[in-house]
Amino acid sequence: MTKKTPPTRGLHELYAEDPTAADRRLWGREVDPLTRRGFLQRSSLLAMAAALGASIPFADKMPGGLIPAALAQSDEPFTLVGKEGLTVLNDRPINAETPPHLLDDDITPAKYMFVRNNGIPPEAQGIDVANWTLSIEGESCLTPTTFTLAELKERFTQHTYQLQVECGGNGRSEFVPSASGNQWTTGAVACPSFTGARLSDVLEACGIADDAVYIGYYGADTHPSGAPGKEPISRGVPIYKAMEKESLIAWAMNGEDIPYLNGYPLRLVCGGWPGSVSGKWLTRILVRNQKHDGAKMAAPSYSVPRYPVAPGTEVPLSDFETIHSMPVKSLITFPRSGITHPLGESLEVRGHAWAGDLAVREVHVSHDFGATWQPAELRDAPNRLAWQRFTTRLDFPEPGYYEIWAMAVDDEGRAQPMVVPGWNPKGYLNNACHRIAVQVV
Ligand SMILES: Nc1nc2c(c(=O)[nH]1)N[C@H]1C(S)=C(S)[C@@H](COP(=O)(O)O)O[C@H]1N2
Ligand SMILES: [Mo]
Repeated sequence: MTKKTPPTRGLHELYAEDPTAADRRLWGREVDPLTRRGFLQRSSLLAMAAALGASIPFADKMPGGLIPAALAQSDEPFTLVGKEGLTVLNDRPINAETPPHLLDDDITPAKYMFVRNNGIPPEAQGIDVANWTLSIEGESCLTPTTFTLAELKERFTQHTYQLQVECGGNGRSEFVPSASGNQWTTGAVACPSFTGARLSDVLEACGIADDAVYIGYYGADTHPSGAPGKEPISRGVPIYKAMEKESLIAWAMNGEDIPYLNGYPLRLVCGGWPGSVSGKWLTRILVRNQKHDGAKMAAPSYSVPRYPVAPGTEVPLSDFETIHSMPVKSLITFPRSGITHPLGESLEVRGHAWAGDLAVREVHVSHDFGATWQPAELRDAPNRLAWQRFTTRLDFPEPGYYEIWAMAVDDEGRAQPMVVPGWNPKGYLNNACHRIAVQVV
């Protein structure tokens, strides 16, 4: 039996009274009550509360799948804890990206670093820094050891590097047919400065067996399903990447505690590779005598076909390979897309360029859809695996609509494609040129 509902009635009241009618009004169809109840799982509520920095008194009345307005619109009074101006793509788990113009700083401020969660972060209040430990273990670790955070800080030399972290799926939203997963546009990248111990120093202190080939991390976050003992993600890197001097076990970002949503109080950072290898809320590292086999190590996660495939192709899992270094890419961070600019004045254009494990050799900028390009000034990176600043000035011949495109070239001569590159089933590695709109009047 359906009740007649006055149109002025708020959804909250309607839900309390007749959830089915409320669902019909909101979604235009019946919603399986199980789906709605599914939203009320403890894990979701914890994630939501953490995201909003407040509890949700009417959580039991929220429709399943609803993204709270506080998160969907960044000008609302609530934001992600410690974040500002990010666009929320998903609330379960929390995933949020940074608009390009907020990435203009040389060193990404903490509040502008994107958030990519595969699971539910450990409860903020439950993080006991004084008793936080990191265990180094695994079949190729000679002397398995557990360190407290204080011991790590005391025993090992501190190093600071600015490191670019980009999600393997950054740019996924442009693939056709679309790939499932967070629909990142351009904002799942950041380059803050990290301080910590070298992963190599810590591993060496625990003894690395001759047969070591890989490391794998574990963090304190939990699986979205709530299943106990099931990791949301446990990835790693080949031992050669782990032993690079820039690979850090970091306890600070930009000279302060790592933000809660970015892995407080301890995280791994292996710059230049898919962000997924940089484990957050780090508790354990295994030294492996085989490729690590933790959650999301197997294809198709963070993997692409070994050969080019036509869009939409179903690729056998045995034909995938794990992504290592990320491809060359750039982002225009000034001006903001959509500005109006006076004719006769030259326009400063700037941004960053990066190339995974490599350096960027050149950046070119176009204001005529790629017909001509002018070289930008390109700064050296402050250290290996940091992004590089590019700047240039553009003059416009007449009033009208322009697009500014930027194209970086790595030091092995590979350039960014102007269109979306090789489609792949999971939508990784889109390094197409970034473009912004400018209206000249
Ligand atoms: N423990 C843990 N570590 C993690 C993840 C996670 O969900 N849990 N996400 C990974 C992925 S896919 C990315 S892209 C980066 C993102 O780091 P950020 O959220 O600090 O920006 O963290 C990686 N480390
Ligand atoms: Mo990622």
